[in-house]
Amino acid sequence: MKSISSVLRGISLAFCAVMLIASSFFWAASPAAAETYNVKMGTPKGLVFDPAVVTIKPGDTVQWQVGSLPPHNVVFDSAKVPDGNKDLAAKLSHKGLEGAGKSFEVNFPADTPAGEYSYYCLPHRGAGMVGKVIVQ
Ligand SMILES: [Cu+2]
Repeated sequence: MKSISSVLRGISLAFCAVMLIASSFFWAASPAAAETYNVKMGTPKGLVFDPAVVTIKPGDTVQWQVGSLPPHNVVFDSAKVPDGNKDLAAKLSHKGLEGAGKSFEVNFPADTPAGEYSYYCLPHRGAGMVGKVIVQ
């Protein structure tokens, strides 16, 4: 005859097995999770994007956050995106100037072509405030 504790142990083992199977199914069913990358606009180092280069995958999002010396914006250079795609460059750009404490996010859709996307901050382009997003 089984004792209560061995029955309970059996139940908890079964429960663990079910959870393990359920969680592995969840991980197998969900595609690679999209990520968000953070870039500071203006730092104590000056008029720079930090990090100046981010490497992402299609579907990921880049969040630009105003740091020092605002205002800033992000303009993708149509001459420096894959195939000189002006429409895509315009779509990814955030031309509105943002002040202290502001941030904005730009999603790179799942069908974004791989390659290098160079951008600049319009008011500070001459000061060398440029950055790059590499889509893998
Ligand atoms: Cu700027």
